[in-house]
Amino acid sequence: MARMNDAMLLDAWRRMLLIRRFEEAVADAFAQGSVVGTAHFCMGQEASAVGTIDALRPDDLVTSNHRGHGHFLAKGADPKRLMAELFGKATGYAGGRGGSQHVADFSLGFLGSHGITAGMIPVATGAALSQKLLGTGRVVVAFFGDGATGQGAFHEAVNIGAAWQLPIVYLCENNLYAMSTPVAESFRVPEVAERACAYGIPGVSVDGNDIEAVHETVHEAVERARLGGGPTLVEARTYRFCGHSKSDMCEYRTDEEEACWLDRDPLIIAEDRILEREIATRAELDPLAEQVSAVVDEAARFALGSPDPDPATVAEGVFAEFDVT
Ligand SMILES: Cc1ncc(C[n+]2csc(CCOP(=O)(O)OP(=O)(O)O)c2C)c(N)n1
Ligand SMILES: [Mg+2]
Repeated sequence: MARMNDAMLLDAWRRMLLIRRFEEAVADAFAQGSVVGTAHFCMGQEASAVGTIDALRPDDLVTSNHRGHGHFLAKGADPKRLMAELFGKATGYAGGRGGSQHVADFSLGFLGSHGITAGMIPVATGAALSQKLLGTGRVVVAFFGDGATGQGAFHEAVNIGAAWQLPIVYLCENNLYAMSTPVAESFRVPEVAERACAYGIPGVSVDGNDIEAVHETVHEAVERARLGGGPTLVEARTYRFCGHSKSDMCEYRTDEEEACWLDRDPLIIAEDRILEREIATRAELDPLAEQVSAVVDEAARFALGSPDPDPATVAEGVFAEFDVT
């Protein structure tokens, strides 16, 4: 088992905080009208993003879903360019065309987030096939939610990944709901990891709010994949602190349930361990937190000050021919 050392835990806490502060700034920008449309916040799920990506090599590959800000920032996204994309600006990762759900940076090994539920799981599986055929030694992680496991694409991709023993980790962030539908009402087998036996691969369930537990579990799965042992289905049990998207008031959840999970905030869990183990003192953490806030403020300023996309470029990057006459 590979444990996070002190420096890794401290850095992971800092990057989880960056994700949290980034999304809080996006929420403010929505409130001020600087951002329109919608976004799906991952606040509460930061440990599964950072813990997973810290178990990878920098050249390993990742695919994401509609709740992907944390995955992308954890993989090294520039907060300025991601913020600009959310603001619909020309300096954004997709030139302002993709928005919250459609960003990618191949140079970082981030193959893309996507709005189609389960849509990237087959893409990740194809990328894993490429790595195997090319002998790159790279591993792919596919992030998706519990709801995505009800899609045919999930079943088909995991089955073929298992049959061909591809170097991939299927990482399900089970946050108990797909929009307003509870997992227990969607599946006779609500424990996603248990379904792994149907594909003949290992399935592991882990506390998704515990950064160290996520890291250890995913590290083992990544090493298995890298050594030719095939895929693992990892279920990170977690909770989103916000609604499904901007318009969701969470009326289907109880106050007790929300309070219970707020007590298990992944940032607080990590921070308590850092303080208990004397990795850093409160007086040392505070300036780090201020630095994170400064990075996010700078990203928001950059986004606000960036130009809108030039209307003359509207057809660029569009792969379908269209006739506007
Ligand atoms: C193919 C498809 N069907 C339905 C939707 C609408 N939709 C968007 S997110 C979502 C729920 C996804 O739930 P889950 O996979 O658990 O991820 P979470 O939102 O909980 O992170 C649905 C049904 C969609 N985007 N794509
Ligand atoms: Mg879900």
